[in-house]
Amino acid sequence: MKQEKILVIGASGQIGVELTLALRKIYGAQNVIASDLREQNPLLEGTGPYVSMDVMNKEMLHVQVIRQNVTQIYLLAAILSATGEKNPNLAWHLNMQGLLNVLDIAREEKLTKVYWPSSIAVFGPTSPKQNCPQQTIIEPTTVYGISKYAGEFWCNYYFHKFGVDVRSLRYPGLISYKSAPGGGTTDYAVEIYHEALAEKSYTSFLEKGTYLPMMYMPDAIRATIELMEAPIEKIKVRTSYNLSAMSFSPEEIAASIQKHIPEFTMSYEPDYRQSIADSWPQSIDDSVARADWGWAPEYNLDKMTADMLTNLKSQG
Ligand code: NAD
Ligand code: AKB
Repeated sequence: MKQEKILVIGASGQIGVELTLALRKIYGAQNVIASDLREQNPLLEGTGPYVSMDVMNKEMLHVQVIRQNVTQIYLLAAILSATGEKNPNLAWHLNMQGLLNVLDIAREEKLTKVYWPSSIAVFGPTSPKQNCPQQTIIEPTTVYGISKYAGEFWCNYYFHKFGVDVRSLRYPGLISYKSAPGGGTTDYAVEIYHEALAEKSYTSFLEKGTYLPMMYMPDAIRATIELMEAPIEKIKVRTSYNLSAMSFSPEEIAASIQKHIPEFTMSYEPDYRQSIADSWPQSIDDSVARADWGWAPEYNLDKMTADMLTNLKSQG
């Protein structure tokens, strides 16, 4: 079997750091090249090769793919929902052109696989709020959501038209303690743990009662790797799979934290991100992912809270 050589684009970000480290464990440090526009995340230093790269520079990306004998790309570079609403042109440009650059190169160089994440942000106010199904009305109202939905159909197109084995998950909001989140609407659910330990209080930018689909990072990394390692015949959705673990509101995550830090208090000052959150489903039906390639989450809210607090405390 041919040795896989993986390029992770956007490796310094919230998912990139943990995914790169997980892939290095499986494929060997030298076979997973981290790359990003910004400097290498300190957590990746000394763990394997790193190249500084802009995914928008197609020529440079192509040269790297050939020079490094890359066989797979994980494309994580993107502008997320909240930052996207502040700079719609940049979000559209990066989220679309970055993906098209990767898909074109994957086609030309006959890469074995490509991974590109979508998001629950594809869904809009007209999608079902509860247990939002794989196939339903999809009318996103954020630039980020529009770019993800268009991206899903580019992936589908490159698979059916050119045979590019590109796979995708619609991640919910991801919660992690290693690398900071990068401008999303669900970021409050990461900030809250840091503030709970440092300040014993947190002001939420989402209102009470705002339920959103969420997932702990170890589940997201495992889902990604399980999807990518699944036999090709099991991957029946070529746009992007719904993926789910838990749903909670700001007051529920606060209550979960209070089980460990009873003096923790919460206040609410909703901002522009509230309308983004209100446009998304509150929970997701991921039964197609479960049936096709055996997805099952491990973490619920309380199990995640215990793990987050333990790890953040030990980081000091
Ligand atoms: P992030 O913002 O933390 O990381 C993105 C990384 O891409 C950053 O390190 C950034 O420097 C890099 N980048 C930006 N522009 C670049 C360019 N032109 N060339 C190369 N690198 C560039 O984002 P993340 O949370 O790790 O998200 C990764 C992917 O997962 C994105 O596609 C995002 O839409 C998707 N996703 C994330 C979440 C979540 O909750 N984190 C949820 C759903 C989907
Ligand atoms: C965001 O809030 O933009 C991301 C996402 C759900 O895609 N976390």
